[in-house]
Amino acid sequence: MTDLAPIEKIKADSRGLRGTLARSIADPITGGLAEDDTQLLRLHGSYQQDDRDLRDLRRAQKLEPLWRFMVRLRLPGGVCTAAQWLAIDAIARTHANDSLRLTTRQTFQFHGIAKGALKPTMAALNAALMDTIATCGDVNRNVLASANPVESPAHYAVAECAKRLSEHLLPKTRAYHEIFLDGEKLAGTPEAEPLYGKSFLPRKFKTAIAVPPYNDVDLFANDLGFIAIIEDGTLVGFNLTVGGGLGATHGDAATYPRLADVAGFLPVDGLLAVAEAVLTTQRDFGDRTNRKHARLKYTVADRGLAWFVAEVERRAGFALGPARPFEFTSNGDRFGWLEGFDGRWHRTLRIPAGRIADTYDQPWLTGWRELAKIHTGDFRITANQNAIIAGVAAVDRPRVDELIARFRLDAAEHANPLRRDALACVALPTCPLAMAEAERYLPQLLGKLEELLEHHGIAQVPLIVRVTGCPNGCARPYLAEIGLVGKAPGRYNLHLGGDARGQRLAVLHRENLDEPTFLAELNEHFAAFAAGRAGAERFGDFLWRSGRIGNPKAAITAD
Ligand code: SRM
Ligand code: SF4
Repeated sequence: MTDLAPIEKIKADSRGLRGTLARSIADPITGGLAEDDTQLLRLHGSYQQDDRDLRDLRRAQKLEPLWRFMVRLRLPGGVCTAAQWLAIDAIARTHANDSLRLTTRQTFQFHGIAKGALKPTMAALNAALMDTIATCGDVNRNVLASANPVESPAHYAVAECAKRLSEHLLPKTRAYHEIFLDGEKLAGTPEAEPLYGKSFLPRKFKTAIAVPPYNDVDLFANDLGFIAIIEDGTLVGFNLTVGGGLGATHGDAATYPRLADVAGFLPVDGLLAVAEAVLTTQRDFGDRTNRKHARLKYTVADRGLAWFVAEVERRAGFALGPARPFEFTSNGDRFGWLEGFDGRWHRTLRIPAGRIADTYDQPWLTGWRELAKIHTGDFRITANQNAIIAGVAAVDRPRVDELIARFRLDAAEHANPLRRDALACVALPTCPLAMAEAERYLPQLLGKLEELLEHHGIAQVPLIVRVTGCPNGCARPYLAEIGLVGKAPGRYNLHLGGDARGQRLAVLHRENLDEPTFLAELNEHFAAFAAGRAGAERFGDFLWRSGRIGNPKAAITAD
């Protein structure tokens, strides 16, 4: 029998994720944690990192790396109140690096937190009724839901489902409260984990709910997904999707991005039972020997969808119905003011790469803080790294507009579709896995692409560009029309041909290109597109139709 992956023993022996974390955090000798505790910390929502810009300098000075912690919040459906925003903002300025990072999974990350500030950070979050439980590690992560839950009563019902799913799939261990919040210490055996068992899941597990026609959560990239089926304005149930995931390793064909399969229909009251059945099937059948083969997508691909569905039905205690028809039209956000079913208004603002910080001409951290001080509704983070000022009474709109204008919070919105829809992962300097720049490179990259698009007269044509610093796919580049995936400093793989609905994978077109080479390559495709575009055709669709990226029948889609 093949050996279990080393982390399996760490989880199993951890006494409900306690390990020696409390001691590691209290240890004044080092700014880091004991090795095994760095693994356990993830399941509590934090990663140990170091500033990679300073690595060589620290090494030369014979100092340990400058250990700092990334902390990720649990925010089902991306919803937080104005008071919570103020608490988050205060943590960013007191304990983190004076910035907030909105993620591609509808939540906030802090970067640059010193070990000694971990507990105060968690305490401040707890005081504002927030936590970071299960936002990282081998558990169900932050649950995504379409970002505009008050568009109709059915949208509201979906947002409630996301919260219920998130709560239902949480681990039961009180370790978080003991370690970070000085809760009462466990004396005997750890709490039972009926869903997870003592080894939790073989790998991370991601869940999303989408409300057609908007696939703004990129549902097909998730292990577990639910497509809301709304009939006559009422949420009647969901189409279940299973087995999506994007992570891959360069040069290892056994790893690949995969779109989720649509598995069947379930009524609303079957939601928790089916989610539990999918999660426990993966718990019991996922590969615990090889982490590169441990996601649910490989369990489904290896054993087949029919086997997987039969196992889920057996565990859930009922059969799924045939999937109901659905149609997605876009996976982007909708900007500007939108009215909700309750007469309140919602304003989505563009935040490039999700980074909110004060700069000389864009004091965004301050601006959002000032907004939170006057706002009586809540905020919604989108899975496209943007934020919504939600639930604004019509009479309050002018005050909100005045603050938006004063702090230039809409500065990124007046640009073209390229700048409006692009995504970049964090990458350097904090991500230990980054092989190339992403977030910091995005402005320069977009400037150069813009020049090419303007040259061909297509700068106002929608185009989805996503860039990541490595093949893990955190900004979902394999679903973009143009995906750049970091291979080495300054070098990227070029993926082409995703669609605008998150339902077709881009293909690897050329590998290991420097900037002049991929820009020259794209320039040719843009020229052909400008000359041969049919009507309102999208760039990704054109590439397939015109045969520039192979046979359209070979496209991997989730229709
Ligand atoms: Fe991710 C690991 C950042 C969304 C696939 N991801 C990481 C780590 C924690 C690096 C690490 O393991 O040490 C990155 C921390 C960087 C930093 O300094 O903050 C990181 N991932 C992010 C975020 C912040 C990207 C962003 O710019 O917004 C996103 C946080 C989401 C959240 O709030 O939970 C983020 N990551 C994603 C997504 C997109 C999604 O879920 O829709 C994916 C692709 C979908 C998927 O999971 O398949 C993704 N991240 C990965 C993987 C590859 C997983 C795999 O199956 O191979 C890793 C590496 C790993 O797990 O081994 C990873
Ligand atoms: Fe880091 Fe790679 Fe994810 Fe980017 S895609 S944040 S470089 S793990």
